[in-house]
Amino acid sequence: MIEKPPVDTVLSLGSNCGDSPGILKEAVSLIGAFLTGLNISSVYKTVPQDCPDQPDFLNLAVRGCFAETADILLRKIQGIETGLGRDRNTEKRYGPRTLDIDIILFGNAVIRQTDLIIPHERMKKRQFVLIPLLEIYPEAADPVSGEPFRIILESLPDQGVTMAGSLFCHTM
Ligand code: PH2
Ligand code: MG
Ligand code: MG
Repeated sequence: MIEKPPVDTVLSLGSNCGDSPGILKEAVSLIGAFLTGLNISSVYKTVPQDCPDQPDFLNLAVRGCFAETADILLRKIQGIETGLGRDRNTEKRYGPRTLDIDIILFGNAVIRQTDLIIPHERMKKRQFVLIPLLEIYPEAADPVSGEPFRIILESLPDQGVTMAGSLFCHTM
C-alpha cells in the first residue's frame, strides 16, 4: 500500500470560558494522539477581537505532522471541541467559547470548501494567531501569496497579546 506523506500542520487553539488552561492542556494532549512531532507555543493572554464584550482569551498554536486528509483532521478536532464542552448550537459568532481549534495551515494546501477554509480566512489580521504561530514556525509563509507571516505581522496594529506562560508548567 502507498502511504500518504505526512503534512506539516498548524492548529490555533483558543478558550475564554471555564477552566481555560485545563481545557487547552487536555486538548493538546488529545491532539498528540494524531499529530506527530508536536511543537507547542507558549500560551498568550489576548484581548478579544471581532466581538469585544467578552473575557480575554488564552491562545496558543500547535504544529505537527498529520498523515491523513484535512477533512479527517477537521472531524478529529471538532470531536475534541465537542468532547470538551463546546456547543455550536448555542454559541454566538465570535463570542465566548470553551474551546476553538482552527486549522491554520495544512502544508501548502489552499482549500476553499464551505466547511473548511485553509489558510484560515482571518489569520492575517489576527495577532493572537500570528504571534503563537511565528514562535514555533518563524519561516511560515502564506501559501496563497508566498508572503512571510513575519512581514504580515509587522503591519498589524497592537491588539493586546501578552505571553501568559507555558501549558505544561504550573505557573498559569
Ligand atoms: N476567537 C474568536 C473571536 N475573537 N479573539 C481572541 N483574542 N482570541 C480568539 O481565539 C478569538 C477572538 C472566534 O473564533
Ligand atoms: Mg473554529
Ligand atoms: Mg476561530
